[in-house]
Amino acid sequence: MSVAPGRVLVVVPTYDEALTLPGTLERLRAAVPDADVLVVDDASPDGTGDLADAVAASDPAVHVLHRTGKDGLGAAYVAGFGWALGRGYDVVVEMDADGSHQPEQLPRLLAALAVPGPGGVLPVLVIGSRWVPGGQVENWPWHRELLSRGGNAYVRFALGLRLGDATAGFRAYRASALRALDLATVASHGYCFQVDMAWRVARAGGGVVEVPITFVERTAGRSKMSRAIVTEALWRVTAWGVRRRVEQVRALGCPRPRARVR
Ligand SMILES: Nc1nc2c(ncn2[C@@H]2O[C@H](COP(=O)(O)OP(=O)(O)OP(=O)(O)O)[C@@H](O)[C@H]2O)c(=O)[nH]1
Ligand SMILES: [Mg+2]
Repeated sequence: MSVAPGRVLVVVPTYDEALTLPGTLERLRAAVPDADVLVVDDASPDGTGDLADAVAASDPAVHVLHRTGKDGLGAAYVAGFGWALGRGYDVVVEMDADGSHQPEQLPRLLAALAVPGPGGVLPVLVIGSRWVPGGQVENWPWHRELLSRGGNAYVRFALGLRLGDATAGFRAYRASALRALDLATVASHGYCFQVDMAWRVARAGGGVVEVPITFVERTAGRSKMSRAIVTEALWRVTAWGVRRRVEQVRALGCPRPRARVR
């Protein structure tokens, strides 16, 4: 059964995922056969890009975007979004290659795009969330859960985003919402890219909903999570939060209508 609201492209960024990408692609093609796939590889030294090319050679729904070197998750996604928008896709999905995001749960995310929210308005972004009722993580060390829950609490405090899991990377966007954003100004590299995008969509007035998912810790390959990624998220979210407060104070002194997150 197809639940896809139009043409769907699943963007899968990869860096050294030779152990995980083939299985992920196989599961993805089986779970959502109508969707196309774009692997965005940053010249992985382990040959992930060649593996992706081999799959693409035998499956016309799979495409590969080769980039010249490791430039972060955010830049890879922005390149993938540009590729999708240039080819007229209606929905663009973000999904990790490492098995943490289960392709079998993607139909539920896509279906949620077609469920009207308050006022009968369709959402433009559906986030597969670990931290809403029904969401869960499997085999995650306690310190990762603490970091994720704490990070999301800080995002809610700093930005006023009413989301359980703003850092989640399993999501579906309407292409129209991406087209309305100035993606060229996205400078976020790591986890904060996800926060950055959710915040941009919300500030643009788009509906964001969360669907519970089960996030599974990778069983092969190596995490690219680093201290630098956490630090980047901390300083960027803090800077955005300060700017938000300044804008709120300015708005009090100069009562003009403004877009508000809440
Ligand atoms: N193209 C590209 N992909 C990347 C880059 N960094 C990470 N990725 C991919 O982005 C996805 C998420 O990265 P992970 O290493 O799993 O990091 P994570 O999911 O944030 O952290 P873990 O929870 O520890 O797995 C994976 O498919 C990675 O291969 C990058 O610089 N470029
Ligand atoms: Mg991962």
